[in-house]
Amino acid sequence: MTQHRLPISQTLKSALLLGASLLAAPALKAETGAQTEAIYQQHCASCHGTDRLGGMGPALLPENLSRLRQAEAESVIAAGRPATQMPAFGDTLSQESVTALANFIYQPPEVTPVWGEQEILSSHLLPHPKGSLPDEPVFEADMMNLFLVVEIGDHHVTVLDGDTMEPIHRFASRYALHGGPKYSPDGRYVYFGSRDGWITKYDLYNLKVVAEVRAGINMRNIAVSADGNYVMAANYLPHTLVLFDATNLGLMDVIPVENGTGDSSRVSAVYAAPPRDSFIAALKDIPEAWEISVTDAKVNVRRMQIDTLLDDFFFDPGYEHVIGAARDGKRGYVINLDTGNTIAKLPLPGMPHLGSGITWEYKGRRVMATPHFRTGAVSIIDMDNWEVIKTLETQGPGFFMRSHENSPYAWVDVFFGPNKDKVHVIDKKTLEIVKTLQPAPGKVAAHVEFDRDGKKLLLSVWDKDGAVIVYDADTLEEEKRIPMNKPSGKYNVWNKINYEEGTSH
Ligand code: DHE
Repeated sequence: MTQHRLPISQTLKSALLLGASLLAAPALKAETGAQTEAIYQQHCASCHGTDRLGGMGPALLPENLSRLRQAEAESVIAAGRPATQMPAFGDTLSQESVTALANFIYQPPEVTPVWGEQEILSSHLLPHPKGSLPDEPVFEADMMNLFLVVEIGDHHVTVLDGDTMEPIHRFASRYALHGGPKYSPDGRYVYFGSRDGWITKYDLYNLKVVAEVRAGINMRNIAVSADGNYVMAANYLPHTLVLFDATNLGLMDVIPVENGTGDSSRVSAVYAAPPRDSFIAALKDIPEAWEISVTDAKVNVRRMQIDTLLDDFFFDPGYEHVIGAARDGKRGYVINLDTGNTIAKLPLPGMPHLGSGITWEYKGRRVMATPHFRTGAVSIIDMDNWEVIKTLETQGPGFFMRSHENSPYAWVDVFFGPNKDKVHVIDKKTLEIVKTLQPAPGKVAAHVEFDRDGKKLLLSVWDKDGAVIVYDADTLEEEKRIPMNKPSGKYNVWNKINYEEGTSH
């Protein structure tokens, strides 16, 4: 891109000149790449960065935009985004310029963007270093029964009291949080990861952001070590895992993700494995899983070879085995984490969403259950012999499953297809669907999280004009609706820090 070759001031000057001439005479002919880039520099760069890596607004690179259709991007450029700082350019730019801009941001830059040690260090923000804030909560509530609700509609997070089910506080998050926020072992701090690579450490006692850092350009998720000392980030762009000191999010190490022959890989996700005192990473482009441990601030990577690419991981409660979904979408691979050997291959057609799997006791044995992205089914697997003991038919492919040790029921949504507004309730003793709810006809109902005792639960109505619904977990009766802006995941402090069997970790 031009700005890599010219000093910024010169680029901006030519951008302004070109942009001005284009505005004076709205383009009727196809614009050249240079003209479009000039428009970008004039109108977009101040928020999205001269290099499209993001700033106050999100990064505008193909990887970061993969979840937005180009036609939608065009309408955002023309009409703006309500309740954000994104203005409408429909009156300023011709339709041709809007289309050209949308094309431009979906093209990879000429020079691959770099996000290494220097960039990470310069992004570090530390508004409240450890020790600078009081060690007592500034509000009264059972701190172990708080919920965080991520509202992706307008990029906010709500802190909810799990006893009264009343919101306590709402704050703006980074753009597009994804994956579960991760708590420190004592539940005081929570770490959020955004798709644009930002990690935010938030103090729940003081309701303040205490530290932030940008780990990558396009990040998948973060994990916090069992002892709470480290945060690890998994990136698609660049191909790195990045280790931070959890105290102030100080950079410790950037780990390039490569095999022995120099091929690099995106990282699908990284997970903490508490009993092993390690992290496990799933790789997108290399048929390996990595176990990463940290000793005396030094990183050690153990590479496990697998005979296929695996996408999505579920761990047994003792973290002795990991189950990964094969890329062909038909099988689950069970890998013994001590030997690195694949010990079973399960028939799981229709791409299981193992990351949202849960476990419970069934007839004296431990079973796990997972929904599928492509078929209307929940697979229930005996974890002693790794056999699928039941394939439960649902009204469409699902995304998330949830339960709680104290609840007789497991909940699964029907996220995709005409029944996306329905949620099934499964009896954990009979493995049958006993109730199907449709709380807001026409609107996706998805993602459940229980309170710490398993007595109540929250379900999202996944809509800009949405809500979090409180249910009694035993009677399955609705108790109240709390209006929210496209609430996605909810995360209960107690369930997360205690690795409750019915929730994600
Ligand atoms: Fe997620 C968790 C991957 C699309 C909402 N998602 C995760 C995790 C992974 C993952 C690996 C576990 C990380 C963690 O919690 O630390 N998600 C993927 C994908 O590969 C996929 C299918 C495509 C993509 O573009 O990334 C995908 N995810 C989505 C969505 O479209 C969702 C519904 C909306 C959104 O926010 O993007 C979505 N993903 C979530 C949520 C969690 C999550 C709410 C946390 C679940 C939990 O309860 O812990």
